[in-house]
Amino acid sequence: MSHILVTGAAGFIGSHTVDQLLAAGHRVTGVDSFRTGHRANLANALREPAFALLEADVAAAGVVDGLVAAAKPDAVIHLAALVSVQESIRNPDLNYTLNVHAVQLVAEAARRHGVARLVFASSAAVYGDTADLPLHERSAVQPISPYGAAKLAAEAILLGYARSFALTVRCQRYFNVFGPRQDPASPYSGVISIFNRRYREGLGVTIYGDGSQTRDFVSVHDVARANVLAATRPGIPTGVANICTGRATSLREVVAEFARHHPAVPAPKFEAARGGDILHSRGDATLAERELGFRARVSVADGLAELVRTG
Ligand code: UD2
Repeated sequence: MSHILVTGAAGFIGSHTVDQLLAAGHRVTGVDSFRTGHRANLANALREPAFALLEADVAAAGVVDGLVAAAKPDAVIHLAALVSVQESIRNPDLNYTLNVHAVQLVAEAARRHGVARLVFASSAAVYGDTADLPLHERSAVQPISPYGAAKLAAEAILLGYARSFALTVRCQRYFNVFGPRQDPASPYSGVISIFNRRYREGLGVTIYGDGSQTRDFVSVHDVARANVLAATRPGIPTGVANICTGRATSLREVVAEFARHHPAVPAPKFEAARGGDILHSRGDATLAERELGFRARVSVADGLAELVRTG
């Protein structure tokens, strides 16, 4: 049994990570500012005696240092972040504070208090719109948003720490994560969360472009498992790895699945492709398998069926 500190614990990925850590018998301290996280995501976890939840902003001076000093965790899973690419464009200063500065604070707290391992929520956004598919960890990194740039800067900071101090770092480049608890509130939320809400409400969806665009959609259950492995599996090296399925699914295939579950909902409308959209994205999944023993298990069809069932 380990004691894991999870930042961003009440978020979409954070809350599933907490649930899986608890299910595996670990003790978990969660922290969240509730800027975008929701306490309701932790409804199950909060019933567990092995879980403690604190409300705090890890980007504020002294917060993470105090938390790590008090909790003395075996590992930190740092998921607290500004999570929207659009918000990073609207508010690049906040993006810097939450996605770069806070990472420095977490790394420094880990170093000062002898934490052995740090897991970081990176993103496929570090690759930008390179056409070199599947995206490999050695592919060019050319972020096209403040969000992607911040994730890349944060990776560099953490790898510098790992090289210099007794700290193992795992940077997890998540692809298009989907599943229960993803917030569909903005038009720029993950497409599957938007489509799920629309179908549930009996409304048709809008496809931007012809629907042939593809993404590597990875279930949040798989992502959470990858986080648990990165934080707790013995003997893994420092490194950066894609967290993806290695498979491409088109938007038309996604819509066909939803339509199968909701036969009465009107057919989708098609509108012009969004400016800045990329056509295809797919990761190479082999490095995470080699270094973490992680392989995605949930198919898009099964993941969507679960979403339809549970909301
Ligand atoms: C990610 C970012 C997005 C932007 C983009 C840049 C997320 C959730 N999105 O988008 O903010 O920075 O990378 O490459 O991190 N779509 C529809 N109908 C809808 C909503 C979306 O057709 O109602 C399309 C969308 O135009 C895109 C595809 O679905 O072609 C996937 O959209 P997404 O925002 O879920 O993911 P992605 O990787 O395009």
